[in-house]
Amino acid sequence: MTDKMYPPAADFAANAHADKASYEKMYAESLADPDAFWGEQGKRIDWMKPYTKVKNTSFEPGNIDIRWYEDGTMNVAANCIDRHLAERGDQTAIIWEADSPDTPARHISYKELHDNTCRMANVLKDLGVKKGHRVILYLPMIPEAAYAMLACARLGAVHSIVFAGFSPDALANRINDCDARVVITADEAPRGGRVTALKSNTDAALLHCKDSVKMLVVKHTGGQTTWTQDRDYDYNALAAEVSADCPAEEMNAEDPLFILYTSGSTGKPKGVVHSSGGYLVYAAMTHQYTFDYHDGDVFWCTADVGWVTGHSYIVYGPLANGATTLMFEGVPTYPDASRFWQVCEKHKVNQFYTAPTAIRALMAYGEDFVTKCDLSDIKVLGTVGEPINPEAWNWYNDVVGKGTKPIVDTWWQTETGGHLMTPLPGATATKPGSCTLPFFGITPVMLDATSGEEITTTEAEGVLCMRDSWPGQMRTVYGDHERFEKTYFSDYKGYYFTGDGARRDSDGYYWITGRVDDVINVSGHRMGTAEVESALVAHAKVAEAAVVGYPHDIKGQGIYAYVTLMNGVDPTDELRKELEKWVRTEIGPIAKPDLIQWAPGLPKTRSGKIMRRILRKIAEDDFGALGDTSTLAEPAVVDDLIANRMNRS
Ligand code: 6R9
Repeated sequence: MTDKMYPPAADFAANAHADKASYEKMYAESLADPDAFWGEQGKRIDWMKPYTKVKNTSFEPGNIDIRWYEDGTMNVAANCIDRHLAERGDQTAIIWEADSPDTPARHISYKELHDNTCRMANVLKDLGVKKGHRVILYLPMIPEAAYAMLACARLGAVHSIVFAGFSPDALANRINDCDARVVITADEAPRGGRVTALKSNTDAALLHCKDSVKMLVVKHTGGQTTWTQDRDYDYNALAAEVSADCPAEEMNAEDPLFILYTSGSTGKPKGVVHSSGGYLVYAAMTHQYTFDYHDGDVFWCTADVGWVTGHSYIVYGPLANGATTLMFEGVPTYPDASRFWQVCEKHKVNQFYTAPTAIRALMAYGEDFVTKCDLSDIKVLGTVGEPINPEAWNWYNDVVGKGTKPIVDTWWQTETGGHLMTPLPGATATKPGSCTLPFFGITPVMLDATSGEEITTTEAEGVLCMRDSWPGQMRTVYGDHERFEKTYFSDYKGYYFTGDGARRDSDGYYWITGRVDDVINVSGHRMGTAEVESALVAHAKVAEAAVVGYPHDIKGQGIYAYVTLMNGVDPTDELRKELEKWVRTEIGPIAKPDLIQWAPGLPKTRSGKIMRRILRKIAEDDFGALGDTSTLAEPAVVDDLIANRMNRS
């Protein structure tokens, strides 16, 4: 880690929404009087009935209760569309760039966004969708994904997006968990020149769901699909018949806007529930300040709408601010490693926001792919999803930014709704690898992992918690408030526990050291080890499995699986391939183990608990210091695992 500092350029700071002095002043105000601060910030969106209360939150054990603007009413879609129509009806709201560079880009104005969203809403209404109902979106990165999100918001229905890379089983679990009435999908999803058959995946998923679930299918590639009468509906045909007007429901600030399933350390993925009012205020404010967004800027976040980053920084934050947001269907390396930069040049992108894993992958192809493009319109570069190693940061800074563009390393989570710790480009001197300082209203604390005591010295290392709430915080786990409390508020009472470890340096800057729970971060995507394990043991030939992360050059972390086979089953390379394929179908390609080691036995305590600490060390090829192994039931299994480890350097 290097501690070289990169201060904001004076001319940038002079025109930015925040410079160092105003950041410090506003930050102090936000902590001194949250009601006054957020009361003022709440005005950045339009309310149907203004709120009189601002903050009403409790992290108290047994009473976890988070409310913001609780007596105000509003509508998210009206804020992202209707209120812009008078001033910027003809301005482009969404630029859509297809997977293939040969497909012409589309420019959707705010007026067109209004009409298309209303049509989608009217089609959903005709299918019986009402306020409070859940709708699943399983879509490619096409404008219809944004229409569908906003259409649900307009009706007060709660959307839950399932990433198009997830398998039919994963889709079915989510449909069932939230009891969705409708699944919106498309015929096919092209990505990197290949297509995923979304409609047929959805057909497979619905075999495991209630008969009453309906499917609304967007025609995208025109690929062939099979049709089930009275269950499947043709979006394009229906949209042509309905009105392009649909009133926006009056929603309470605390009504849920969406559910997004995310991996945890135990059990099945949790449905993270976000609110309408507080979430939108927070997404809009962070989008404006973190990226120093100004009117007229073209903003590009390369995430998929299937992840929270796509929710907050492709759709809700930018559109609430009346921005032009770019939506890209493809991948960074198709047709070649220049694609990101060609798209930046073509659409004159002003803020570019991507993941360290993409930067690392592109670094490997060399500088020419970047330098041949004109990136002079870029003003701010951002990263999200995982710690960025200084090498990648330096490449991003030197090669992409030519040393002149501020980099914002934004730390946040599905649960937080928006950025919690990030530099502000005109205010914060950056250090490669550090997410620097808290956003307004955010109160990070470092706790001692064992005692749970707050470490009050500036320099500290421990678990990262938040002392107080912010408007974008998740409100509950769908259908399981107890799990919400147990996951986030029970290990360290009185705090929100992030699941991350961190270090605070002598300047008070934060450095995320990674998850302290059994969650691994593969290419910026969260994967619960328990999920991969249960997929593996669901295979008839597998007796037991333990999954850990290990350092991976491109992905950040790779998935390392220790597998114990049923008695008499031969550990062959074919079986290894079969298991990889099995996990892909059970969960999705992102969960495929990178390494599978046959383990005759797993290291367990006498009470039968798998000692993951040891498995992690072996997977990291760092077994010199295994620590205390005296509680192992059978110490000899460790020697076997070391001798046969897969990740030798
Ligand atoms: C937005 C998002 C959250 C986890 C989080 C942390 C890791 C995200 C990071 C980062 C270091 C950053 N993470 N951003 N670690 N620096 N800038 O990624 O949400 O998918 O829920 O993942 O990702 O470990 O706890 P999500």
